[in-house]
Amino acid sequence: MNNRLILISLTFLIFFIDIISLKGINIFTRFLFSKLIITTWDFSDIEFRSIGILTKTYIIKNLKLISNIEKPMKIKSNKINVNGNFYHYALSLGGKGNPYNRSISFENYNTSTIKIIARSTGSNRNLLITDINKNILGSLIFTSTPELKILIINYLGKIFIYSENNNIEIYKIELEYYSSNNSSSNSSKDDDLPTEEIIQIITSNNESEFYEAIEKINNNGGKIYINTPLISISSTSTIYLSNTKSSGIIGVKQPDGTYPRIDFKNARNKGSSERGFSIIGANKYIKYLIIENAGDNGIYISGNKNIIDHVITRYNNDTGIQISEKADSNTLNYCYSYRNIDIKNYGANADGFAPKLYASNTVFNYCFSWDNSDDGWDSFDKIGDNTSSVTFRHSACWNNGNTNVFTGKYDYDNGDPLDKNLWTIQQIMNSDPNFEMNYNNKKFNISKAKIEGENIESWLSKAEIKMNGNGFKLGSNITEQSTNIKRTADYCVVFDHKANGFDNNYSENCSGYITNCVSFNNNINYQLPYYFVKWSNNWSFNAKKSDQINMNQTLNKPKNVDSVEKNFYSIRNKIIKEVYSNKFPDDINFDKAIDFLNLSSISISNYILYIIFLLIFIVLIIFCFFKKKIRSNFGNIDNLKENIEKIYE
Ligand SMILES: [Ca+2]
Ligand SMILES: [Ca+2]
Ligand SMILES: [Ca+2]
Repeated sequence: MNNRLILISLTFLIFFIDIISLKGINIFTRFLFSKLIITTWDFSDIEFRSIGILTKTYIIKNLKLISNIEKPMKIKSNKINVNGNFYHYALSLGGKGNPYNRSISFENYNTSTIKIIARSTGSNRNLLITDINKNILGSLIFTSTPELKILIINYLGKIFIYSENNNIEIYKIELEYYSSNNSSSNSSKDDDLPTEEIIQIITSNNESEFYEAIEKINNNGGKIYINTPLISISSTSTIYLSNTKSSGIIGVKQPDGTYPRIDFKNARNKGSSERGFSIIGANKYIKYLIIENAGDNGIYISGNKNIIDHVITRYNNDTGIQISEKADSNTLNYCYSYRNIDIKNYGANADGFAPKLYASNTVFNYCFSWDNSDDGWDSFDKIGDNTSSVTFRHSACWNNGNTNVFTGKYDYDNGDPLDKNLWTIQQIMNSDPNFEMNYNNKKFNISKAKIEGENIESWLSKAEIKMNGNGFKLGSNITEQSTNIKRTADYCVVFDHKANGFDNNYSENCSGYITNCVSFNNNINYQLPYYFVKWSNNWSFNAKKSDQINMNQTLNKPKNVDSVEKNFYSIRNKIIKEVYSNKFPDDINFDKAIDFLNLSSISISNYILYIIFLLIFIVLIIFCFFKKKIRSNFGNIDNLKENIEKIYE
């Protein structure tokens, strides 16, 4: 009897934890599990102290000690005591440094805490922490008494530490940062490679220098930094990144906070219909760059294990970033793709992102797609293709496939300035010299305009049909109808599409892993008759037509639809504002807004339910213990009775 009660209690407990963990608690724990990473470089360690004088550059435990024979640094024996701890060796910088000499360097991951034990060998001296361009990220003053000093640095990329003027001795450096528990920590994977050499730093708008640098990394690997606001490309040939050596291109943040643009407009105006970049190799990366006006895709990937990180693709003449032709295991982090249109096809093909026509294991983290002529994302397959696993995390898309974007009507209605970066607008302005003036005088008139030499009415009527306008288009009827084909979306948002938010496009019976997603203001929010392995906390509201999902899936609807919508739009506006000013809106995303929805969905009736379960559980436990006690007491009484009976016998 007792065992059975305990069993019942445990069942209640498990059930109770289960319903709580479904909602609410898991949202809190998500914040708790980011891991603190600590890296320590102590110059008393044998690896360092065995070097002695540094007449060349060394990389030890991912710390780069940058030195040469003319201006060497040295590891010097000197015993000091800081806060009760003894240190026996120091890196003696030897004098004034810079990112190329008498400095140390390591990869910094967003927000980190740097602790340095050091001292000046003379008067008070400044230790600088900078990026590759000597932009100062922080500085610490050291006196002749050795001290521990702490600094918080907010920078993603290589940082350099060196003395502003004379010698400083560094005894120990500690780097602390939180790696997030989700896959966004992938974003700096390749930076872990310590052997990566800087092949070239481009500091001016010099196309041929850029092409030469690309050739070098294609031959030997290594990285190119672009530290200039703009490189204009007029060559009509695609820039290929080939071979399997680790190599890549990294844009450097400019003093005004913007990132470099690679602009293919001159090539396109010469009639080029070539892609901007084509990654046919493996282990490549493109980071912190804006890629615009290419005659076809901004970036095309057919290789494996490449990383596109912090990249904006816009105004290209086809999909911003396309991944095809048996591409495998490519990852995109913090990519923003907008206003791409394939003008000759009436916008039929240009999506924000397209892992389509055979692309396996593509992962998108914090990627955003809007105002593209066709779809936000597209995983379309033709005969023979098989786009297997596609994963979207923390990504969002809105307003794709809207013809009004490309005539200027959309911006006009929103009270925004004319977007003269759009090729369609440039053509409208050429065909009607008064168009811009009218626009600025609050008169929208395109009746005289032409696109691709065609009367605008005629062009638009075709475009209206050709532009599909789906958010996440997850396949086609050719996509293999198998549970091996996976579509994962977690913390994704999709809104304002004339077609569907999540659209399986007839790719029935793939495996769906759809969690924490929000779809609103689309024609159909969820057109997803999939086999669902995972389905929870998904939201749907304000669609024109009802959702089409499997019978046993449920969708939530917020009570205060208007304020929820307003919140999502204000986040959208913040992302757009940053990206339009050539910056990366790193911390702006929909995560908190989704968490808020999920938390709010724990209704009062659910709370009451939890409390009832908890009370039943407690009562059962108490009952179990007391029952045992009562029983043993009754046992004693029985004995007593027996004894008394014995006496009277
Ligand atoms: Ca194309
Ligand atoms: Ca299409
Ligand atoms: Ca498409």
